Amino acid sequence: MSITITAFERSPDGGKGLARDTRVRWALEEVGLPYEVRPLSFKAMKEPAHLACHPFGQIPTYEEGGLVLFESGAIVLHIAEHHAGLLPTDADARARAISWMFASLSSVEPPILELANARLLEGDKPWSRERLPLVQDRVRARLSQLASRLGDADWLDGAFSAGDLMMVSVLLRLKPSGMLNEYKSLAAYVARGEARPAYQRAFAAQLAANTVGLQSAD
Ligand code: GTB
Repeated sequence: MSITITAFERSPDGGKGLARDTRVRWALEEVGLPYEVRPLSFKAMKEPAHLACHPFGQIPTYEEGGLVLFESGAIVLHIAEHHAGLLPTDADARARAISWMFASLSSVEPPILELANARLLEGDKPWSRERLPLVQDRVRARLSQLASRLGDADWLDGAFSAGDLMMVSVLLRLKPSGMLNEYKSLAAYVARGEARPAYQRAFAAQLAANTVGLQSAD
């Protein structure tokens, strides 16, 4: 059954891989599944055809036969549950890997998104200078806890899993802030994720989609 995902027609990050279709592409590449991409403009995302697939009018979505999914975490979990390579076969280890997927989305991503919003959307507000350090400290608190748990291991719980795929994807969003570099072990963890051939292919595919038709200025 062929798979189609949706992505930004032009990502606001210009192809840095920060939009959430990248984690879905990465999961598909890890398990070796081919996929098509339906690029969407911001306008098309809010039209009835897409709202029927995604109640909030966002990307990514995932279509496979009659199945339509939204939410990047649910999509990656679906891929991981149906194809070998992203979840351990041992039931307890599998449950722990899924815990890390949830942890990435519920415990680590929220303060990181708050920081991104504080920097990008609220930087011009009169209270921004006072608030930013508070938001940064919330991110640091989570990063220190995560770094403590990771220790000097390569991955969060044994072999690379969908838990690592999601956690690395979430941490990548911190790159523009430079904050990841305060935690050398986490920066190395993210670099290990980025070095995986499947990530490289996913990144290249989203970059190509975001640069098609663009001409160099020089
Ligand atoms: N919880 C959902 C999920 O995990 O799938 C969140 C989906 C979501 O936020 N989608 C965003 C979207 O469709 C794109 S990824 N936004 C359009 C809209 O809401 O109208 C978020 C994102 C956007 C841009 C950057 N960037 O430019 O760096 C990074 C991440």
